[in-house]
Amino acid sequence: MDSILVRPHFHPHIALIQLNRPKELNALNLQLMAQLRDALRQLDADDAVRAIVIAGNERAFAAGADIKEMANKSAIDMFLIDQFSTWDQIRKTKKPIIAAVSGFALGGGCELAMTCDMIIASETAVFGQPEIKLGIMPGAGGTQRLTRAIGKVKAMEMVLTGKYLTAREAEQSGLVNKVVPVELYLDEAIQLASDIAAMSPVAVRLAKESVNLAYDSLLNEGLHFERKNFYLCFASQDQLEGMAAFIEKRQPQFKGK
Ligand code: CO8
Repeated sequence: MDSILVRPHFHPHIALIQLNRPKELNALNLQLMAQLRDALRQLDADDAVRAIVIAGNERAFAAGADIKEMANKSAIDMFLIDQFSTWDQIRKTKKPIIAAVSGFALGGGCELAMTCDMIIASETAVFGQPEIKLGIMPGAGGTQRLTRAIGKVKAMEMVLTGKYLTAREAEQSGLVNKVVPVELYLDEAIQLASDIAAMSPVAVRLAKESVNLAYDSLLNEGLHFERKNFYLCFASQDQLEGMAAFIEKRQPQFKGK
């Protein structure tokens, strides 16, 4: 069975990837992550797709890495499996990715949501890094991304105790963009993706790259990079179209060139 379901044209310009191991609460085994990497690579190359939504189901976005798959691995096994090269490739996706989170987003599931560019949560969502309870620690960016998202003291508490954040707490802490009733979380994520898809794909790509650099580097380097990409926007037809449309008081027609 496929560990993910991919609908490249779920909505105009929007692709939907659904994690599909419901019995295991979408535990992220190696097969699922490899399929996710391959799907994102394909969607990134599909000109009809401008934004991507990754969802689980109502009960779980993902309850973490697959504990059963990892339980008997040695440090050298884990090193040789090198699963994080898959995560690195996912991180290189150029199109914006929105996580639509309902239910559990734990361990690698929380890390996968944070690897996405934005998070829409249902009121039932819970976020946590409970690895400490398994005698391990987060490995797919949790210590870094959670700290940056919610600040040191709260991240420290979550990572060292395994305590969860409710959806509302996650929203107040700046981890998620918006919390909506459970029946609306996917629609809300699609709406956010559609808002982005209405913009110039060139400018969106350059802007995503620039925001990510702020995350990855010192401010001076980030500002320098942002400025270069800002200038590069002015090499696109979409910039001309976008500004002309504003001046002419009409909707822009962006072509991605
Ligand atoms: N791995 C494997 N199987 C899982 C996982 C998991 N992470 N989570 C749930 N399952 C399975 C259960 O074993 C159970 O299977 P079965 O029916 O065969 O017994 C089924 O899913 C349903 O789960 P529960 O019966 O436990 O459901 P509950 O509603 O009682 O509890 C919980 C839900 C609280 C989410 C509970 O399942 C739980 O605590 N799960 C584990 C959460 C966790 O510790 N996550 C962190 C894992 S470690 C990790 O993510 C490391 C990340 C760094 C590397 C990233 C690489 C991908």
